[in-house]
Amino acid sequence: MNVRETKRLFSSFSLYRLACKQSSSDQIKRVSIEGNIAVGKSTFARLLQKTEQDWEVIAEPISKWQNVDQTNQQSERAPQQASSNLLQMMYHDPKRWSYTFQTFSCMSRMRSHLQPLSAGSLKSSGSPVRVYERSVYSDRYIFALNMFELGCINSTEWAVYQDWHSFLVEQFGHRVQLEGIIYLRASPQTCMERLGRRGRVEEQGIQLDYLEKLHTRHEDWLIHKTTKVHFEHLEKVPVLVVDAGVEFEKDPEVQDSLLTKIRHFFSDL
Ligand code: DCM
Ligand code: MG
Repeated sequence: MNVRETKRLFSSFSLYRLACKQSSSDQIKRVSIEGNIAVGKSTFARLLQKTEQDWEVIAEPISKWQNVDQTNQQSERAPQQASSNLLQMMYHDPKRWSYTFQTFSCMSRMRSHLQPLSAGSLKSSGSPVRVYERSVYSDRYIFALNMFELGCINSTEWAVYQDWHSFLVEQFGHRVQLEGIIYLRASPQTCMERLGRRGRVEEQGIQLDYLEKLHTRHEDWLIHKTTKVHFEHLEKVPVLVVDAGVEFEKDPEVQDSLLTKIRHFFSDL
């Protein structure tokens, strides 16, 4: 075989491998779990993770927001500390830090959405489902929009945010699109009570009316569908509403019927 033939063979083999990779990533179903602060998304995500090998859960990268790495700075001025807690800074001074927080949290989430499939999901003979704890869509249509409405993100920051958000979502295409959404729904009072119980220090100043606003945003987006979204695919994404008022992890019967619902939902996507 001469050099040219070898090259041709090599390039068609690479194309074949690329096509395989592409189709395994196309086959995958991407679903996000949405819901108010402390509604129980992480607990629910852990339940899904241990239920099926085919289901791969991507947790919200909150520890990154609590520890923004400052060791990589190019400046002569040595950083005072190795990391800072941007979540804390945002709750402490929302006007100053909301835009920065929303930028960083959405960027870190995009990165986790784009992670390559795990070996387990690639091997899977069934139909792999990747489940995200929240999404780049709730970042924008729940949290960032809410901060804008509250006046903690100004209109210039909001225009900048929306510009890069739309650009990135369009650029990444199907890799950041969702096939389904699971909405964990509970009253703001229930979330407030769970928030107190879990005791995350940064969140201790959160008031009920903040959770009420976030609740209304979820309802507008996922139930009434009155939130204006900017991505065609998002308007048609099926939403499964789960009553998260009950604590499913304490009742095996509730848990079983919930998992049956989830299985049907995933297989219909
Ligand atoms: N958060 C936020 N803005 C986002 C995403 C998350 O302010 N775009 C905050 C809300 C909670 C924490 O991060 O304080 C995530 O907690 P939970 O796991 O309860 O949703
Ligand atoms: Mg959580």
